[in-house]
Amino acid sequence: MTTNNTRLSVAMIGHAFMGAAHSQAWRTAPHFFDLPMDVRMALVCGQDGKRAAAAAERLGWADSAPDWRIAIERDDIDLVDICTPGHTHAEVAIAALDAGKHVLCEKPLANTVDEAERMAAAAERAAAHGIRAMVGFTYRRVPAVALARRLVEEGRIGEIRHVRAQYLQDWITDPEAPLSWRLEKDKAGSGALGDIGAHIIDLAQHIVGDQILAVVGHTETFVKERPLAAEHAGLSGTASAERGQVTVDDAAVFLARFGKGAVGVFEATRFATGRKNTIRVEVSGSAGSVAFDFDDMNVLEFYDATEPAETAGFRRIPVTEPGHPYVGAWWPAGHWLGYEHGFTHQVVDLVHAIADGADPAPSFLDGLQVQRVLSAVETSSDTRSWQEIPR
Ligand code: 4PW
Repeated sequence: MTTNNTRLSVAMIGHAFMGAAHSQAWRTAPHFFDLPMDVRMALVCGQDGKRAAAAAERLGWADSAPDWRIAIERDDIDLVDICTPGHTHAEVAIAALDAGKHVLCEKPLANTVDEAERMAAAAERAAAHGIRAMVGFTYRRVPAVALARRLVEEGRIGEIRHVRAQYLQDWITDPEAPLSWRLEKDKAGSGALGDIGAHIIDLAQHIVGDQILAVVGHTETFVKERPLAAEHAGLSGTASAERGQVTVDDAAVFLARFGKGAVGVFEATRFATGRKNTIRVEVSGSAGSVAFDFDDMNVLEFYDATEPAETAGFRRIPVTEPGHPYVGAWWPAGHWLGYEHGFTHQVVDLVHAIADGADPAPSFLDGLQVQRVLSAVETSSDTRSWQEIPR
């Protein structure tokens, strides 16, 4: 229910997997959360006008257009939501911000550090005029992750020593799986590293409230050539007879040093056979540990080292109480949430930031910092050396 009539008209660019997830969020948020603005799903843009029109109908947008520039030109659009592949992010986001429109941009922020720097500069310019920019690291908004952050912030696990983070998928384990845009460097920037490694970098830094200072890593491409994709559909698609080169990594592993002295181990792969979308982050501190596993996403594991040894042990906290982050707006205790709710929470936090005149998090600067870590992992793999992350 909306308590304020300040209009926020949204245009979404792209309407595939992420577009569907974002549409669900814009549709749902006003019905479950008390939003300070009146959200309108005004326009969806896609290169193919017919498909964009069908997407508008299917996903609940009032209008459609065959070019993202129409969203920038239209005076009635207040916010541009970018759900297209990485190579388009910089151009669309900078144009939108320079035109005085708020921006929500899918992760990773960009395909290169240079693009991300230009985007962060545009966001800074726009912020001077009350225009906000957020990057879509949506897993921050899973209630169990938000609770982990809260416990760490409250000092419940003490001084952080270890971070273990994994993002595991298996959708290209088959060497004949088609060459989707996610396997093309000019569209995606990198492979597992940027697509899913970016999430665990953001999650780890967010939960511990610290930044990665240096990395040493290795990236690997196991399957170097694949059939071209005949058509795309999320993480699947059908193969054509032609073949093409895979130009990104299939997997990336790296060690990290954090600013306040913690050490981290990261693994991002699309070759973890049997693991569809497993995200695990475990943080060990001087006074306890927290552990999150997306396969059990409504639970946070918590170990409190201050409890007597006889009864201490990892506890499974079902994160479904009304007092837990975001949960009160949904169902009674014990009625679990799913993948899509993180996107709804993302939209809710962004709308509040805009209404409050506050910088949303993760900001484009946060996205730029993640981009620098991604780039440092690639350089480290190429040069077989530790790389410092520029501040
Ligand atoms: O979170 C994941 C993404 O970043 C998604 O669920 C799929 O894999 C789609 O893109 C990546």
